[in-house]
Amino acid sequence: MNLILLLVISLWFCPAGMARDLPEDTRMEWWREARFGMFIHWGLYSIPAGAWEDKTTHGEWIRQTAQIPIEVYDQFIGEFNPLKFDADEWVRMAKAAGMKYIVLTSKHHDGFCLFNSNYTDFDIMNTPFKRDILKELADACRDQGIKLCWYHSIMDWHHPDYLPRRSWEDRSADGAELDRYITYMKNQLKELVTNYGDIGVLWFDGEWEDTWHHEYGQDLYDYVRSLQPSIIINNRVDVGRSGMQGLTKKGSYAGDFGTPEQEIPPTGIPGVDWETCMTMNDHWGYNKNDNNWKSDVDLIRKLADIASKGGNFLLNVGPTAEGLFPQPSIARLHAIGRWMQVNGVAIYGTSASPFKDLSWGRCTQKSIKGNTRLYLHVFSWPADGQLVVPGIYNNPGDAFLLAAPTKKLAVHRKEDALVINLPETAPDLINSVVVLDVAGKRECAI
Ligand code: FHN
Repeated sequence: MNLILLLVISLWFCPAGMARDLPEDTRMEWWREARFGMFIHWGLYSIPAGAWEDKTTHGEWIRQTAQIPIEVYDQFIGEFNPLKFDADEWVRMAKAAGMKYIVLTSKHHDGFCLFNSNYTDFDIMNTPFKRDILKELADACRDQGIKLCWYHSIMDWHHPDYLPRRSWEDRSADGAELDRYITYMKNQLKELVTNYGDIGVLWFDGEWEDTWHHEYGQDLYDYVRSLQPSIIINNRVDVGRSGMQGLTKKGSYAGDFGTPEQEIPPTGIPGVDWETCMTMNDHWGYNKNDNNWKSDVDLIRKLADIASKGGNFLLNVGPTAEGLFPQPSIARLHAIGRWMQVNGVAIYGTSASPFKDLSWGRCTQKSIKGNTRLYLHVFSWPADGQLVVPGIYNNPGDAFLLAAPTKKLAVHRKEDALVINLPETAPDLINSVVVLDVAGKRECAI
């Protein structure tokens, strides 16, 4: 079968979905370009650091998982004094790792506010620290050009009007009115979205309890957008998220992107914006005993895998009660940053792979002046030096390693594949990126 016919067949029968066939919503443009951000879970729970009585496996849920009565938990407010907190250093480490945005917990489920709020005393200004963490982070992000984003929990185990109560706690719900809590939450969201400059993303969470429903979610989405029309809001503002798989169910639910958690979708989802959030060990909040850290190799390859499916990667750090990133987190951020320094262009602003799967690694792509630049992420370096790119009918242009861009690589066609001659050794044992330019568009997706 000749090449032209093959080309017609391939383009006609390509699987659904095309690179960049997302709605042309300029609001999402910076987010799709960014691809990689830092999640930060920090609050009073960093003080016990996962340990309570005879257990050491708690995290940011410690008030719930250790069933700590509110009057006992609230005592942590008198201890929170992170004197080693340095917002400039946090932002510098995120930026050096190649991250383009930071999502910080303004308030997690325990109800404690890391910011100066006029609507509660359960906030940072009533700790010995007495400094507005969010203000200092906002200033550092603005100074260093990193997008500032807030996580905010709908579920609130502290506010007297939030319902339901925890099943184990002896705390009357008499007189509690959820609508009054929602007014409180909206007042705080107005503080979060108007007191700290432009906010990139409002990352809602804790939407799963049966007191929260679609009308509340849609109203909250509309309210936050009315405060800052350009803001992006995740799908956990409403009740459309399908569990930890995180994407939005069919139907009209509010939210601009899906939120898979601790997992990566098996394939890209053409036309859908999504972001996988993930811990570096097994806890979001700092746990001093959790040494189950993901390797540099694993994290760097996960970043490529996620980008190859058209998603964003939100990688978490859980700072200590002193305000420091754990050393193992810092080491991983350094390793990712070293890789991103050479290969970041193969992640930022890329679209999902046009190939179903590749035995040696992953692929991301960019459309450049009507042609296509393929970024071939090679995890397994071919022993024979021949990198086979299957099922591609476009004519090849230049090919080169991102680590050695001036040294062109020979490319030849072998039936329906293009074959690139590689040097004997891989420039990066974790993920070496080979650029392959091809004529025209690659309309196939994964
Ligand atoms: O319950 C939270 C959890 O503490 C953490 O914040 C994660 C991060 O996405 N979200 C919820 C669990 O799905």
